[in-house]
Amino acid sequence: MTLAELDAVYHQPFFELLKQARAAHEAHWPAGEGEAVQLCTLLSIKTGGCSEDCSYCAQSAHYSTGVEKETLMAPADVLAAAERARENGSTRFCMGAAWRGVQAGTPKFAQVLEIVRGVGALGMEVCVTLGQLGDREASALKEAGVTAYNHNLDTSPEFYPEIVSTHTFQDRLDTIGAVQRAGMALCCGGILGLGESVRDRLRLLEVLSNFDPPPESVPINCLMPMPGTPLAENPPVDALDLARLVATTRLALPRARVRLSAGRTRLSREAQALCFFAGANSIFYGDRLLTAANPEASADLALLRALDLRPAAGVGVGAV
Ligand code: SAM
Ligand code: DTB
Ligand code: SF4
Repeated sequence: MTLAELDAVYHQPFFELLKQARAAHEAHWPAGEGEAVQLCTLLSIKTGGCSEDCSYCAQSAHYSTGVEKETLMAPADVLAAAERARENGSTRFCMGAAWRGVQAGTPKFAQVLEIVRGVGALGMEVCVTLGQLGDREASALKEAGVTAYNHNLDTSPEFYPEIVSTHTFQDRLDTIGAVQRAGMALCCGGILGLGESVRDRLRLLEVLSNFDPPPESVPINCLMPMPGTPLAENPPVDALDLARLVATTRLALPRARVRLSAGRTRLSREAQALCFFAGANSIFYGDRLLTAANPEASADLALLRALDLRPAAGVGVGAV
């Protein structure tokens, strides 16, 4: 969709927008799929000390956030966490590393490949987010069993330089190109609450909806204001603005998993219900994101039950 089209969709009367998004959701997620919410569990396999200066991020070495720098986790510890996530009903395991990027041929990349093979053997969808990569790294990850690579564009190309100075929007697009050439599914979304305009949010959707193929999943994060980062005092995202953006995302990317991502601890149950109605059909599940808090698993299961939604079944996993 073009920016003009997205603008027209987004600025319709709220209930008209929600009605259209709901219709798109029902048309593209038929036969019971429409009530299924994919549960993904996150694990930070390498925390803190990142060379990049993303101004929202607690893991950047540029800010004093209290997040300690750690080394890459041992494969056995990651597998234990993935097994726990599977037992709790997650069908997708997403591992994040606070790196600028990875390089084939290094010991740490070999260790990541070993971790990926192990998690894949558990029958879960494997998602990784390791920063920048090229064609060699992308092919090796695909071959090791990665289902999806997460690399967010976060905001519009115009606003991106206000948020990050150590890499460019074009660097992000280059990595996304390598991911798609290797045949991995692309998980790519953004953050609301950085100080961006509605136009920036819609420009992000314009870029995402013009990828070929379109992203398999689109995480929509609301800024978790992390103490010590430049954005620590930013005001919270308005829940109705969030619902409007989720609805617009559903219309722009009808078959994407739209993931209600960071920031749910600051959303009411009712606000989350509105977002599910507007087309969100995935959440991060488990009481921790990478370094920030997430709702308790039991509260999320209770919320899904209250809304007559259910956890989605995954590859080789017998969820309901
Ligand atoms: N280093 C890798 C990268 O930047 O691609 C992967 C990890 S990074 C933490 C993944 C994504 O998490 C970011 O692109 C951003 O969208 C999101 N994120 C990070 N910190 C956040 C925060 N404080 N609030 C909301 N989302 C955040
Ligand atoms: C995404 O879009 N959100 C997740 C995942 N992809 C890697 C990360 C959210 C991080 C929130 C802040 C933190 O935990 O430090
Ligand atoms: Fe590093 Fe990723 Fe955080 Fe940016 S978002 S500082 S690249 S971990």
